[in-house]
Amino acid sequence: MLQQWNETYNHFHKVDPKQTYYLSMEYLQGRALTNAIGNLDIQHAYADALNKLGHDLENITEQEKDAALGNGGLGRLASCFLDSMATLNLPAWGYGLRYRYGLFKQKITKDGQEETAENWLEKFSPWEVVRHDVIYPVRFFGRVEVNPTGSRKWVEGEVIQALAYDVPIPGYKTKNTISLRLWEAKAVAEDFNLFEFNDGQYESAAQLHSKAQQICAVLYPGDATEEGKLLRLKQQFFLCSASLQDIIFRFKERRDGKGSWQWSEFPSKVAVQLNDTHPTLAIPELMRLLMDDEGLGWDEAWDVTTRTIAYTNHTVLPEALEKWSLAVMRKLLPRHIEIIEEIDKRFVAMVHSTQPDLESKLPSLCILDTSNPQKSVVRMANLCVVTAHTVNGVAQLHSDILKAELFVDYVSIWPTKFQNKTNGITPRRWLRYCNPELSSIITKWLKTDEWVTNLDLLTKLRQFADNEDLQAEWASAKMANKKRLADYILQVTGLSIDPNSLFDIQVKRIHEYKRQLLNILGAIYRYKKLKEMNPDERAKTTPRTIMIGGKAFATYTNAKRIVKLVNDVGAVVNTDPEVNNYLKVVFVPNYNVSVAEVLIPGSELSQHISTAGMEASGTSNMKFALNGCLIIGTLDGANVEIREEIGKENFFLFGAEADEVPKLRKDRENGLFKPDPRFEEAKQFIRSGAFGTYDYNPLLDSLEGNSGYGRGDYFLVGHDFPSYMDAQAKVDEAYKDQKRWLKMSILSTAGSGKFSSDRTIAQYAKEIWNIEECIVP
Ligand code: HBZ
Repeated sequence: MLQQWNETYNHFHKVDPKQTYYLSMEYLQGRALTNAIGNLDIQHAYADALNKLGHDLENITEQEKDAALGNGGLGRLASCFLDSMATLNLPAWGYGLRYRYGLFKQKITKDGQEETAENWLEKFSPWEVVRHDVIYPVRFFGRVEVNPTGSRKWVEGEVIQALAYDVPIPGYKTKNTISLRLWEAKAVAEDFNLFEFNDGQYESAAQLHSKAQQICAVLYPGDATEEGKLLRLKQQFFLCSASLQDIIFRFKERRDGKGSWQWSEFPSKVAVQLNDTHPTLAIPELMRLLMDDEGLGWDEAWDVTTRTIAYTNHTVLPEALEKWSLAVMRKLLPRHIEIIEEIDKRFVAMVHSTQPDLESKLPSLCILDTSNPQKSVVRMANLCVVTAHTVNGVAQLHSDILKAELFVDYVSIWPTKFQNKTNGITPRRWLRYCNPELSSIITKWLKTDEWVTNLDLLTKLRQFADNEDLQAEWASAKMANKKRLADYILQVTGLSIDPNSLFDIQVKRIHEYKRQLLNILGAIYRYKKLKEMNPDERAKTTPRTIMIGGKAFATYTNAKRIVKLVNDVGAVVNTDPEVNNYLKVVFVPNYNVSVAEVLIPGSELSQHISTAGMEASGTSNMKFALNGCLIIGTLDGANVEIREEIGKENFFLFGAEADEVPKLRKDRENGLFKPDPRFEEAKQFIRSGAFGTYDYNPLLDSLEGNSGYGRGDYFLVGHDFPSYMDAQAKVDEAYKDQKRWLKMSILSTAGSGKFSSDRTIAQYAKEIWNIEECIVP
């Protein structure tokens, strides 16, 4: 792999194609071994070699710790994208940060979730190469010096070094192996004050060293405190500055010896994609480097910057749109604030002169929000939209909402700037490697394994959806995966679950808009009804194992209460001898990429039940469908497109639609909501103390009222509850007819071809980046 990696680097250097740089604060890589030997197509040789050394591949695989340098969907998307870029032989690299501690490890105690540090570098990572020759200075604080010529320079402050660690990303059955370059922060040796140290002032002597260490210490430090916010901003700038210096260095290096060149050629050699607003500082940093270091004028630098940068939006939730305090930014990045102010000034002037009808909208369109002078902020999404040549959402519905709501007024200024790029997942990790049983069956029936790189071929399974032989093989693969999952659950929770029950899974970050609360309220209602039945009635129900997993942000109180509730419900239900043959409720601890690789192949029903309009896309929905798991879900994010592709008769739909949500919230405020008695019964059961003494009132109150203590059920759990329960009843009925269920399962896989990240990345390459493949011979 190392040899192919070098060859790829040299080949790109020689051909000098236009190259994409994906800037992301997060990568959720998971384990690398299975993927690496699979993509190199040496699984068998590798396993044999290990056997000769007295080792077993499966056991070795399990020793690797997940690289969890991300929180959830956004980080995992970045990792799927790298796999597809390599596989499609595209000239592309990822840039990120090498966090010492990635996402925390989740432990479940009697109090609910507890976070502990996960030391993924404890032993060392064999998948990185430190590049002592690749190092750039990154400045913080300081001041702007104005030269007699009028040119400006950022000076003084503190300078920290960015040191590169390269991670190889092998493409599937191709030599092409691209790089994920992760930056680590370091102080240089000269900054260590030996005099102070010898004088006994140990801490002050090592001050810059300790400041450097803080930058890459942890993923997304809590931003509840001012210190935490400043550190997050430092991380973002550190990524942007180091990456852009490196990109410019490579651009110049590849120009060397090729005669004269011009900066205006930069956008024909470089595309920069911003993964959400987290790397927005790449915009003023590129402007600064071009103007202050390379001597370009404003217009020339602006032209280069706008033709280089593109931005992907991943959320419409107002609280998730980044806003940075102007005062904090001015201290940390004084030159960048000058540049941002100038961009804003020119944008406002442009609107005045060319779009007078939009003047009234300027307060929300401009970049700086100075409406509260004490608390002026920089709106990062606005900076991205004003600068980027292309802005995209991550599923069709989400992109439509961006154009109709969040960015509606920008659309009238730049009607062609906005695009959709529906997310995708890599079929290598998420089918070929995590589900070898199903993969073999697919390859056998399609008489080719080409589907691994051409996922649309899965549609050819449709003709066999009723075939009894395929159905039998399909069922036995699912059963094998369910048994493997049951073994895993036993191992991590001590709980034994029945592989003949319906395996119903919801795994994702815990968030109120994702509505794990709706799921558990449904489970509670099911439990209560089972209790009320006589044994004969119970025996006629469809036995279920409900599994819920996911991490709650450490300071998100209601999310943590939901984790606790799921665990408390499980403790009661699973030990109730009257019902526990018909229902189990399991909280799967420490959900991560490797756990997903066990859960998804063993799933039969998965829940993607966000309030419509709030989940930008979702990507686990694609993974489940690809593995033949049926979906119960709302018309939200990529669910809409999945349902279109697999057929609406194979999707358990419920709930309000996105365009109804505002009116439903208003009705609620006006006291026009009439709760379903089943919903009231489920809540009352919790309040009665059926699941212990923990105070669930604050959580339940969020579903009540229209103002004051209750929050008027902003996420519409109450409104959607009855249609959710009706859809669940249809699930139970469908599962009783295994032939029908298997057909639906086969059609789910058959309809999932669109959701390959190869398709997504091919569209980015053609429609945003304008890059072409560059195959290593
Ligand atoms: O990005 C997710 C969306 O919620 C999901 O719908 C979508 O499928 C996915 C990929 O496009 N967003 C995130 O995962 N966001 C974060 O993890 C996040 C991290 C740091 C932040 C804000 C959001 O400061």
